[in-house]
Amino acid sequence: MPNCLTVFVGRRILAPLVAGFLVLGAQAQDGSSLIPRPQRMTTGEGSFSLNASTRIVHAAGQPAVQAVADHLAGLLRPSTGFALPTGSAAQQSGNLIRLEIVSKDSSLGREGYHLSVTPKGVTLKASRPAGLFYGVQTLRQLLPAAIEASTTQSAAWVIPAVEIRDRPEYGYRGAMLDVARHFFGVADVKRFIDLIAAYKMNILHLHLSDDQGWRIEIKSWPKLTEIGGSTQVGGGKGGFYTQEQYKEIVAYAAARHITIVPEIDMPGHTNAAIVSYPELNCRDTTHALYTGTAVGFSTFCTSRPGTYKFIDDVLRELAAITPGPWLHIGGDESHVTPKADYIQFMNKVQPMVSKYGKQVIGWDEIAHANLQKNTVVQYWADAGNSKMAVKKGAKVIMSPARKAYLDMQYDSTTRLGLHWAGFIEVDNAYQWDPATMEQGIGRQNILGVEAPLWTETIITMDDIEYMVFPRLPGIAEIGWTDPAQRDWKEYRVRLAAQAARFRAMGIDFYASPKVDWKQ
Ligand code: IFG
Repeated sequence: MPNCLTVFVGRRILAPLVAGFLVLGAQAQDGSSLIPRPQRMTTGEGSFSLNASTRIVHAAGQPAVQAVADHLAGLLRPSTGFALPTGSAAQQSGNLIRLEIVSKDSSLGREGYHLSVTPKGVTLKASRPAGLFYGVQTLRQLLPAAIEASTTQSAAWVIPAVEIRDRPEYGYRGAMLDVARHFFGVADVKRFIDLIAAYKMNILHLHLSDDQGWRIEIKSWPKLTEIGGSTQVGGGKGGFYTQEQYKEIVAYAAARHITIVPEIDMPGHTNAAIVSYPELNCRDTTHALYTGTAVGFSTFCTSRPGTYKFIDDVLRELAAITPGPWLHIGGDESHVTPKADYIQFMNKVQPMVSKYGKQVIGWDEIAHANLQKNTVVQYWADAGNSKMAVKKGAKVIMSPARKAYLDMQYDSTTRLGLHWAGFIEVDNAYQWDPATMEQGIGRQNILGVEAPLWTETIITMDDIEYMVFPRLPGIAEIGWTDPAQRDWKEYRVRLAAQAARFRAMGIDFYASPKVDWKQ
């Protein structure tokens, strides 16, 4: 198939324009640099060109499909300058991108899609709107990188003819943002959502409370944010989300088919709550706000009934503004909670989450408690805990610190991050298989993967982008792509081709020496 470069030059466009066009990093698009790698792709003859008459059409009376059409138009309009009207497919002819729900095609599952691009048009089919959304992320990457620009570009908006049938390996593909150590406002969280959605992730876990900060308004306990939200690591002013702002984040995520998983970490990592309400610790001593980075020194008083009243109020209010199925109750590093008390605490708190219609996620230490039947364990450091959880019938989310912790330095020279779990270069972050990295967990017990970004050393959105890119696309591929189709030597070439997209999206990524980045 002649790639768009041949087609482009074949039209004898002026050399400077071609040169200019190439400098824009719009290297020939042939679908070979897609991340996550699709399950099945064949290239066709020719290509499809977006132009001023292109319309995005779908069947009438499908608001969720209309929303995907509007999302696609929103992605393409700024850089092309085309109107790209969306609407029901009354007229069947013209330069069309067609979105279709084909509920009978069960081979695609809940998130799969079938994308067909020919010179005559683009057709994207899925059994559910989420599949259409993920097909749109693929379509986006089949266009030149300049499509990601926020201002109008002069380019040939050519999509190579391809047939792609694709569906994810895992249903839980996520990232975590720690907004407790350093607070990040709504705009930064929305940006983070945009970035993970582009790589087909469907979970954002928000670490909302810790020793250094409480970040979500709880109306029945206002001092949690008045006091507990007033600072952060390093002593800055901290911050918090009002419930209205949290709902705004939830809605923004949902429009990108991302579920928010809120975490209230307990019984450890609770200094901010205890400073706000001293009765939450056994000695009633007033603690000071903490702006350091130590862990494991705080605990709720697990013997006091008032502690459970507090937790019940918090979980009730959080569940009421969280449409997703999970509430994360933390459970990590409770080093000053006696083990028997910890177990009793977790045995009391899990039913509260269920009472409000939600399922529990906890860090892997929670495996020591009696796990409720749908409690999920998040593996981060102790494989033994995760195996214990599996033996108790729990499912596991794989977040191995030595592979998936995005706050780990790339190497000893990285200006941000920690290295207690080791240095994690971009190849190391890619070369692991959740199903086989620890014996005794088993593919059938794994819900999926999640890459946490802890923010002890992360202060700005640029810092976030520097640590998250280029490792996050690899984690997204581990969550999406068949492991038999994954190989570092092949992947690193696709990753290199993403650089032009990172630049067009304004991502301040770390140009790892492990990759021959394309200009
Ligand atoms: N472990 C702590 C985090 C954070 C992290 C930094 C977990 C579950 C080290 N707990 O990871 O709070 O401090 O890398």
